[in-house]
Amino acid sequence: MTKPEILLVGTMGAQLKTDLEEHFHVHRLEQQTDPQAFLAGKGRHVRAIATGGADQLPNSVMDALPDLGMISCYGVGYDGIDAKLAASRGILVSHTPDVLNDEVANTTIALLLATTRHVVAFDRYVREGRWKSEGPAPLTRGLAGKNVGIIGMGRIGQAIAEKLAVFHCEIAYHTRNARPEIPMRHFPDLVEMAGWADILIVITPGGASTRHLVNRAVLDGLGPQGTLINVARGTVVDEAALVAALCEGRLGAAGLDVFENEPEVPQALFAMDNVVLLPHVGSATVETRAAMRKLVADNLVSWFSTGKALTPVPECKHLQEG
Ligand code: A2R
Repeated sequence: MTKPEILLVGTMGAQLKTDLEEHFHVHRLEQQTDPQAFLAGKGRHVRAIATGGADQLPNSVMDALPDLGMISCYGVGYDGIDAKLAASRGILVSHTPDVLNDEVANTTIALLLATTRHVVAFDRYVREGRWKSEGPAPLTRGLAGKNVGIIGMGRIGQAIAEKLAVFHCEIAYHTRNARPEIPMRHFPDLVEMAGWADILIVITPGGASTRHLVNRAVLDGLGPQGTLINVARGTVVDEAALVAALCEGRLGAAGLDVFENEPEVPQALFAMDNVVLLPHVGSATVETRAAMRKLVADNLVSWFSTGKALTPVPECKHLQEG
């Protein structure tokens, strides 16, 4: 039996293609000598796309594939895919929720501790011989008794809150809708939560509805002793306002796994010892990425055999009801 044809679009590692080739005939758009000619010619045979959560899937690619029925996203965030447009065309979009909650929460805790305890700056202090020449490093501040505000209290936000519990912090959250079943203070107003918090952790989806949610007013609320941790999407934080707040000492510290224009990172941050920078590795362990690749493939296999995906995004759930 011939394998169905699918198209890989984006920057995902080679292993995803290898895994998908077990079930499908896989084309990689970026490997075509002339991607436009490929779309115009072989595009009519392509029935599904696999793409990365942090990649932007151009609508022109969707437009060029007349038989496209499914887009399987490698990642829980799918802000790079116009899911509403896809749904309006009857194209089902799936993503990879839950399998990465634990790892993203671990990355968040690692980044939080690295930032508040100056782990990276102190590593440099040792390597540069400054421990010997300048003596003991300065004291840092602990987490116990601190107020931590989590922006976004979904699957990952709750996993972060669970892990934070062992540090004896006071935890509250900001979302658009309060969750009465969650036994934590809910702040409907983000600026108010920023004023209350010593630490803010950002873990909402990206996209238009959260663009620059963390703006100058929020950063100023957090203040010169405050720490911002972003493990969501770079777009959720106004990066220019963040850099200005750090430069001017209006914000204490930042731990960032994501940026507005990846892999570009504002140069001004490189010289700051109160900033820890990661290259978008929230879910990037061997185990978690294997689980995500499996769910990308399982969603596609399920759709090809039953017309339904295992984990459709909310905008597309109605397409497979009934
Ligand atoms: O606002 P709500 O009640 O829909 O709560 C969701 C919250 N959220 C927002 N909070 C404030 N302002 C907004 N404009 C806004 N939009 C969404 O973010 C909910 O509490 C949370 C999202 O939770 P989940 O859908 O369960 O997402 P999950 O799996 O926790 O992943 C979050 C994001 C991904 O989209 C990736 O961008 C990143 O983490 O890795």
